[in-house]
Amino acid sequence: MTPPIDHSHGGDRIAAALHAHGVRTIFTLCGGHISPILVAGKARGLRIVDTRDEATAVFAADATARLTGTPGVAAVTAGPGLTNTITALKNAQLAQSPVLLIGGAAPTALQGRGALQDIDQRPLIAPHVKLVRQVRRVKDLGPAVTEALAAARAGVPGPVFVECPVDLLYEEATIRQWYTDAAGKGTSVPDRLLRWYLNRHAARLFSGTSRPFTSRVLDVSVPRSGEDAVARAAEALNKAERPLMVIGSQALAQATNAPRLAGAVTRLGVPVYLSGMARGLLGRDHPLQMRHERRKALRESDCVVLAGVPCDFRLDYGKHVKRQATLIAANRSAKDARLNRTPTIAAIGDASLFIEQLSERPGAGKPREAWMSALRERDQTRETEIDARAQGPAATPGDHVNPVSFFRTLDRVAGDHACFVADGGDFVATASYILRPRGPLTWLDPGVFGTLGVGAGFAIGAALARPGSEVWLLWGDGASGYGLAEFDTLVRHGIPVIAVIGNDAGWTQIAREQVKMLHDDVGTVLARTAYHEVARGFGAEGLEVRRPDEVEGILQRARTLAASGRPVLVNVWLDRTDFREGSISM
Ligand SMILES: Cc1ncc(C[n+]2csc(CCOP(=O)(O)OP(=O)(O)O)c2C)c(N)n1
Ligand SMILES: [Mg+2]
Repeated sequence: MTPPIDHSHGGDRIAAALHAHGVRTIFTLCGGHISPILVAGKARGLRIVDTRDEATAVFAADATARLTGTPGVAAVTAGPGLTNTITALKNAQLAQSPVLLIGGAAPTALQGRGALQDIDQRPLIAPHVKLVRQVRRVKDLGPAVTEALAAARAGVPGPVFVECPVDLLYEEATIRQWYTDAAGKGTSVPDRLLRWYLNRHAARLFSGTSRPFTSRVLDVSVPRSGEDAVARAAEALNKAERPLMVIGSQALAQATNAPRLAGAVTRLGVPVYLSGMARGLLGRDHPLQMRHERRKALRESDCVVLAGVPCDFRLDYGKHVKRQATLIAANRSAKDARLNRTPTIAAIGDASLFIEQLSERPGAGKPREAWMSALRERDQTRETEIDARAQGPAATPGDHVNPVSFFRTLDRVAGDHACFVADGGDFVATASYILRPRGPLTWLDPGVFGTLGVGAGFAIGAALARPGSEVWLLWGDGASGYGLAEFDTLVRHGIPVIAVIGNDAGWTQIAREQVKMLHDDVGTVLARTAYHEVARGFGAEGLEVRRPDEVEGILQRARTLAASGRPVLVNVWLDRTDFREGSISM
């Protein structure tokens, strides 16, 4: 059921602007306020992915943006549709992800008069986005989308919001008729005044729409740090004996630049830790990449480059880097570059361009054998310790699955085109320690907001952004509760995600410390729920693993099923382990 393109209404102006920007998917949950956007989007060949929660739609848009570099788009209805997105929007803001949220709104003439789902939306959304555009005339719809998409990508990327009242979205004759009917046929002076007012209002809404909307794409330049900062950083790196680089999510803001960034890191020859969206940048095994004992390495380094990484709690507010070390911070945000610690050299601009520039300077690639081999040796020692954990007896022996050995197996079994999505507590923290992402942008986690519940939306977004890849959704049993109903979306849209639930019957990351410190597990206990049966109820494949010897076979079966186009949920009964002992979530 695809109606022809109807150029006459505002919904199509939005669809046209999106299409011109390379947007190919709108994530949504329907509502009367936004129907014309969805219908027009479909008519223009955009894929409309309808989810079961508006938060999922925004999480999916966020994942699309992160993996493609093109803003992800979600359209939600007025009022509760919009308020449901706030956590996901905040998550995108803190992850600096360019998401366009299009929100419906009550008709312009009825706002503030008790219309259905009419609330003052702007103050709710404004703190979480870079730009709010409240559109009041049809002719402004396309330009508002254009402007918002540019703002989302510019400087420090982030979410933006365009509010579209419903009377701007339908064709003019329908709306004029609607206003005529609303005005009634009364002959009293107030009745006639109301008619005059609404007539004038409608004329204003549609003024300037006789010319068709032609969409254009605004140029957004990538911010480049000054030559001086590059020169000073290159000189400091050349002098350093124990240089170290940490590359974080923001360095992948230009997703399509990832291969060039990987090449530049290799040319630079500086040992590197990858965090957030940068994980996987250098593939599974790269001689420069270190995985373990980052804190020790940072303490020992005499020159640290933080590329797209602020000194927040993850670097102990900057205390991980020695005071005497030269600290080079490359960041699109001047505030993030100086957060908690004034760097010796602040390179304000895109971190990936900065690394490329550094790698082209004379002296790049200087060998530092002793430093490299010390780091490598430590990395290897830790890997050996983890292997011992995977085989017990360090893990509490039990009948079920040891998470460490589970992820060792998954790392072996997952294909070369695997993409991992992490949503949960201890289960996914263990995963991040052990799994080796296969390539650039094959690891997705919520980011600094630490939001549980991103998983289903991220997995949907990832699967659509990367057709043909094998998307593994790594889900804590607690976290899975936010998104299980999206198995319905996966089935209806034929999106073959493999969700693996680490079923430890609890919110373990919280329980661990709560019990130790407060001697009570209240609020942290779940059941060994049959999540795989829930997935079957939605029409997906559900598999269960209770014993260690079943893991490999079932994971292989899950891959085969997903390869045939079926979404799969694997419910894995975990044993308790002390692997995450001592890590606190505050
Ligand atoms: C939206 C949200 N609510 C609550 C938390 C606090 N929190 C952090 S980890 C965690 C436990 C996660 O449990 P589960 O997903 O089962 O993973 P596990 O630690 O058991 O492996 C909770 C509740 C959070 N980060 N986000
Ligand atoms: Mg759990």
